[in-house]
Amino acid sequence: MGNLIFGAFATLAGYREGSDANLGSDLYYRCIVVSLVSAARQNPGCTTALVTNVPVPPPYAGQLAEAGVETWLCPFDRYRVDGALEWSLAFYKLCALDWVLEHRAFDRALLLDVDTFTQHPYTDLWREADEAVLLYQVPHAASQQMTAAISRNYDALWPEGAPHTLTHFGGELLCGSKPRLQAFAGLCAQVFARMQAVGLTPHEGDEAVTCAAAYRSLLAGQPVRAANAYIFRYWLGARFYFVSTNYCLDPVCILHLPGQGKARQLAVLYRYYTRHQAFPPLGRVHRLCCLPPAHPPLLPTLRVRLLARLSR
Ligand SMILES: [Mn+2]
Repeated sequence: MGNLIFGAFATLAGYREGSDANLGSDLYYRCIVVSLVSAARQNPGCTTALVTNVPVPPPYAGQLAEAGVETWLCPFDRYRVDGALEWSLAFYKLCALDWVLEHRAFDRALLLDVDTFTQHPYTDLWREADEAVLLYQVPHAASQQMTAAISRNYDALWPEGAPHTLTHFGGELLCGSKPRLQAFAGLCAQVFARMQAVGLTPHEGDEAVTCAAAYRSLLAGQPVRAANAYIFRYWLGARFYFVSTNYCLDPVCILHLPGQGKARQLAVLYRYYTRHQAFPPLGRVHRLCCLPPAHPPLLPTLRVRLLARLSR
């Protein structure tokens, strides 16, 4: 059997991904190639696959196949919400998770966002996958807008005990052993069924389902852990530049580059890969991502040392 790494990608007329009704499939397919080929290269013993509802067009299909990434067709027939809802396409991840659990044999699996770059093997992640379901814990305080909305959604589903305060887990990574993922997928189905029963249409995408499932999993004594030692969400925008030196110190194995990263960093990495059949050295990847140097700035540091001496 062994370990499975998979990404999920759906296209469906009228459905959307975030604020963009249609970002253009080429942009997504370039990200898919970078994400899954970099994951496959760093984890040669694992099965790596794209789960999708449409055949992959050229040249991307050939690029995935050459790198040993499989393509599995799975219809978007579960977790369908109103297409006009933000993140209506993101719910396909949960549909793909059900599909691999029902149709593929594996010991452990990792569902990964396709706007990522893998820089190191997942060895330690698989080790933890036997102990708990792993999700990326978004560093949002309880009152952060989206986090608060996720808690309010849960209140609408399970009014007894409201108000609840849930932990915000992101949708970029879901990892666990097969039995743990089966239990977790069962909780997701339960949450989604209740959403439909009460007519709740969440604006927070699949995270509304996974956060509620994670909360119920913990209530049931089934552990959920933060995957933050393995993945980090680097926001590289001019107005929201949220980064860390954990790309090289206690390094994460997966760089998540959402937002403009898809059209910028991941597009550049794709072009480099198609020209060289390899990704650039990590130093170049980090510079491309505009990550800060992993040492404190010299002059401010000297100034603080001087101030400390004068304060004695
Ligand atoms: Mn993402």
